[in-house]
Amino acid sequence: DPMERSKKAVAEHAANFVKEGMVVGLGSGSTANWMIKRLGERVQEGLNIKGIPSSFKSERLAAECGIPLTDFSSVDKIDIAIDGADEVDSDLQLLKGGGGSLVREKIVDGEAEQLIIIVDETKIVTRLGEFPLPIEVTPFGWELTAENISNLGGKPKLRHLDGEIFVTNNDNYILDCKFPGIQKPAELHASLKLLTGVVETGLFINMADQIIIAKQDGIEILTK
Ligand code: DER
Repeated sequence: DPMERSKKAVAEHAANFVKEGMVVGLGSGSTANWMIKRLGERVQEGLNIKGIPSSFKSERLAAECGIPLTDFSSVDKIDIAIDGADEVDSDLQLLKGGGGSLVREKIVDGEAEQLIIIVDETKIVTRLGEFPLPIEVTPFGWELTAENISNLGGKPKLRHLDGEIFVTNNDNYILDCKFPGIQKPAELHASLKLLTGVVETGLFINMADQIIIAKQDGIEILTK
């Protein structure tokens, strides 16, 4: 299907930026999965890298693909991280978390010297917020956190999966919060982070270095 083809194209393009000996932050989501598979092929061809996965799902896929894995107890820097996004605005600000891995993604992506975001063109928006903002919260008192988020203008909905409350890799909950239109993502993120029950938000501010976009007629690269 054309959407998968375009995700695969940008993912493979980004995977080719990875160089011998690098520590690579492995993003999460369907686009990142293509990147992981391509990196696995390159490892089979002899590339020496170590991967730090940003979710259990990415960890499992990377292991299946034969990518050697490491963690923060063994490395103190990440050369490059490659990850997807749900929305990207013209200032390269990101809205992420659709896949529920936003906390580990933000830790891995934030540690990387270079963060490359891989998206199909449907993710490019003029203003963040069409997609409900995922916010990871502690299960304890989540109802109070939801109330506080409402007071900031959001409409929080507790994420469920197959009829059960969705639990993240960090044993937290996710509130998907529709905001009327996020004019100032940095300010909204800062206000949300002050709420005690909020662990992390899906607003990735001033983090992306490059956006690789799959377009009808090829690939476009935006640079900060
Ligand atoms: O959850 C996430 O942040 C993922 O990166 C997600 O936003 C992108 O997933 P996709 O590549 O499957 O659209």
